[in-house]
Amino acid sequence: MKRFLTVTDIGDLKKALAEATEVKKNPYAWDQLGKNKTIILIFFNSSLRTRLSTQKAAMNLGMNVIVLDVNKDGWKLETEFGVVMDGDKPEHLREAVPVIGRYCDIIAVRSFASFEDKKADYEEQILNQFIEFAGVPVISMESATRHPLQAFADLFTIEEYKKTDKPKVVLTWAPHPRALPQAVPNSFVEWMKEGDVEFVVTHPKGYELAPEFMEGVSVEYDQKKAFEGADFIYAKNWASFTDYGKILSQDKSWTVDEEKMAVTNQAKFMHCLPVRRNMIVTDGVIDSPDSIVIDEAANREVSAQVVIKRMLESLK
Ligand code: AN0
Ligand code: CP
Repeated sequence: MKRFLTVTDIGDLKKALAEATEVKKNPYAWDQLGKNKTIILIFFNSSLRTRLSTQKAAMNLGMNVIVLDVNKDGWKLETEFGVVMDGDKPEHLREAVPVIGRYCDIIAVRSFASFEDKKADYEEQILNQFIEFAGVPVISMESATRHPLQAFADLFTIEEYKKTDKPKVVLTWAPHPRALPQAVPNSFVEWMKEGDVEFVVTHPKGYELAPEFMEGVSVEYDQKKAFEGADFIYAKNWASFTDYGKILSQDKSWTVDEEKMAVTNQAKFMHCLPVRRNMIVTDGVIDSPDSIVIDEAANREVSAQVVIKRMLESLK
């Protein structure tokens, strides 16, 4: 495996989920695979789960791990092509990425959508420079348009908790005070489409996700109707795609609460975290026994380990 960005990069999903089960059961079974191999985790944005779970996964495989916070360490990096570099960024990705590739066997990178340039974001201008110039395999730890390690962990969590062969999974938009990327919902949609689930997305008008993700996916604008009979409620805020990066609503009637959960099939509550309590979800719901957000976060170590393991196997 040379890159991990989309659901197609993982190949056969059933095989990947079976491998996740194996890795979860016996995380140290491959602790020699990464001996004398180095992974670098590069962050342009903050993280708790991704940083810790990816480092832990790499350590389970016996790897050396370097973490680089671009905003604190190293030089500020220019990402645009053809610019006169007379500003505050002394180094271009075009040199930095291949240099890093000489020191490391795998590069993992987190670089969120800028919300300044829709085209550049959706063309994955930054992640693609890593893929093109690294010379080693590249893992997305959330890029402008996708968060595949999250979606893989989410699908695996649903597999673990489902009580029927084809559970009903609902992705619901929920209010938030800041403009958040579409990466998490985009990837969730992408992976749910390939999973064995009945899938519905609900959001206020104006929050339609990019058509390239939503083709063939059902949208129900009435949130309560969407929740009826659901087995999993996956909440997430995102900023508008059409009115790119804008907050169109902070309507608290979209907050996931006990009353809405009552019309579900005693659904499990999921969120990728970090979550704003009593904006996205009420305390009552996230603190209830049906909330599986902590197990979901724990599975980030599993999804990262499957991906890194496959990359190490392809290095050999
Ligand atoms: C980020 C987002 O919504 O994409 C990361 C989530 C994993 N969330 C925030 O910035 C709060
Ligand atoms: N869910 C997730 O990716 O969390 P972090 O932003 O803390 O890494």
